[in-house]
Amino acid sequence: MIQMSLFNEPAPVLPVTYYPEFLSQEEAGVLYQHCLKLQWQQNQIKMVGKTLLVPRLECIYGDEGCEYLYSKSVLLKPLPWPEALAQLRDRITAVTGYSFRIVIGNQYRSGQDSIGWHADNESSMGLNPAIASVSLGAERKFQIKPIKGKPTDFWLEHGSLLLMHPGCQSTHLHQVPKTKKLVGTRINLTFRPHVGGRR
Ligand SMILES: O=C(O)CCC(=O)C(=O)O
Repeated sequence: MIQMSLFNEPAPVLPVTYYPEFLSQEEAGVLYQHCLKLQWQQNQIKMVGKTLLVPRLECIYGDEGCEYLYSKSVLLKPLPWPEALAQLRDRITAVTGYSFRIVIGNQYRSGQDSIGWHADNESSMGLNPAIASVSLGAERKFQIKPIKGKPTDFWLEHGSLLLMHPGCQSTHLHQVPKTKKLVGTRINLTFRPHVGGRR
């Protein structure tokens, strides 16, 4: 049976899989507290001739030398894997079958922190990367859309995993928009492959 949405349009088939209870509430709570103590920093990005603060905090951990440059402007240099993140990485690999060499953290301190429409298509991840995204803390709206299509909304819950399948970054864009609602801190961890660095 084809799933129908409002106005009898077929629901879009998206290149993602959502696992709402990937972590138990207790595991997610412990991990959230741990992640608050990671090495967060607010980076600067150059856009249309201006230097702006990235509207969220970021951190990166991973294999030695797996540096990550995005928007041709922000260079993230990984610190060694903390045990808790290495264990989470291996658990995601066991469930999805995909391997990861870096994790990039985003911390959204309030509804004013955000990430705009983009695709994660940096060449350092190789062709058609699978990206696994774990959410902790406050729920925020995550939107995904075909490059020229309408967005679908997900509410990414505490302890959930959203897997963006290979190919997703070539056909779709995603974002976490700002909100005027009062929302608490949210931490997002995106586990990614990398073709460089030391093996
Ligand atoms: O916070 C999220 O759920 C999305 C993060 C994201 O889009 C990214 O790191 O590229």
